[in-house]
Amino acid sequence: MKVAVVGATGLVGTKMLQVLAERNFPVTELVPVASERSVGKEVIFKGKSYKVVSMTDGIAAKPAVAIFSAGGSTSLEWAPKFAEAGITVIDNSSAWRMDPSKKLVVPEINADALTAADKIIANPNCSTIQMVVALNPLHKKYTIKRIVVSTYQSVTGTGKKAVDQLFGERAKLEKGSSDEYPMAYKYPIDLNVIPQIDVFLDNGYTKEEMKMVKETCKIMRDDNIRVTATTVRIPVIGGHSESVNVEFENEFDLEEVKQLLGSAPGVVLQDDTAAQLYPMPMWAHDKDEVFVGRLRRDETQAKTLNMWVVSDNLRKGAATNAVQIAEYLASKNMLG
Ligand code: A2P
Ligand code: 11C
Repeated sequence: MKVAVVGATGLVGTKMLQVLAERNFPVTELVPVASERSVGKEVIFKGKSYKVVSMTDGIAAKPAVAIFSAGGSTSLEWAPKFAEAGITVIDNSSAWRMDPSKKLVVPEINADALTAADKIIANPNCSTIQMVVALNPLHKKYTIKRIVVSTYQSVTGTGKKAVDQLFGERAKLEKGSSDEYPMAYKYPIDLNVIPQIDVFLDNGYTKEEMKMVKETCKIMRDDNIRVTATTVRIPVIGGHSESVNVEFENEFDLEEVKQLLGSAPGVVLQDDTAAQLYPMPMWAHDKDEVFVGRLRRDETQAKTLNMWVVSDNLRKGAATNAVQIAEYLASKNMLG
């Protein structure tokens, strides 16, 4: 199958190439697409070199599927053009997520909603994906009423510029380096914590926080779930971490919660306080699963659980989830 990766030179695009290769997605020909700046550059896929092409040439190549990670405005402009040419778009930007005519998919949860008629499919935000993968098995059993989540997010969520800022600051501090580095954030990130991800909205929340609120209900197909979020950037690269406090409609048993999570698709339970075992970004880094631990009752409120959820935001939070959507479509003969 001919597969286009739009944004192939970016952090997520590069990870998509890696995940497509690792999972042996049946790519017969890769079509790497990026901005005009990168046309002609080479990317390597499964040991073979491919030249980056423009958006127009990407459409002309007629891939069966195009996985986009090139920003919201690029998707808004170009995804419909790919779709009109009969190419299925799986879009990692926020452009289409809340459009009622588009599906927002985490395959473990709602792939069954997909049909061959879906030509633009939205991939959720990374911090939402890892939370819902961990919560969906519990929602099915106990019905979630309310979620209070605080995130500790990796700089890789911002892109290459932020990784360069973090390491630039560190080199300056540790080696006295005078090399210039870009500022992806308004403030230093090394040795700091920034309680702002994306722009502020009129209600005082950030866009990232409101993505977690709205996307959760859409993916889990339940508008009664109430979510409140505080999203925070920390000087880490391996993945996003989340402290999740979840109140259920029904009583739960902690051992049963552990069993449910231990057998849930895409979830790995790391929960052994005696061994000081709990999820951490350094272990989640470059893994496809969502890691869950620190499971304990909220002793201040009935039917309420505290948990700690970690996942590599470039993997399950972006590239892996998108490739899993493509795998599902391919398995149902919905591509091409
Ligand atoms: P390019 O490398 O040519 O700028 P990241 O999020 O890591 O910064 O990556 C963004 C990706 O999206 C890159 O591959 C980038 O290509 C691509 N991109 C950005 N703007 C456009 C655009 N207008 N058209 C196509 N691709 C774009
Ligand atoms: C971050 N979650 O970590 C953001 C990045 O809507 O896909 C992903 C933004 C998005 O900064």
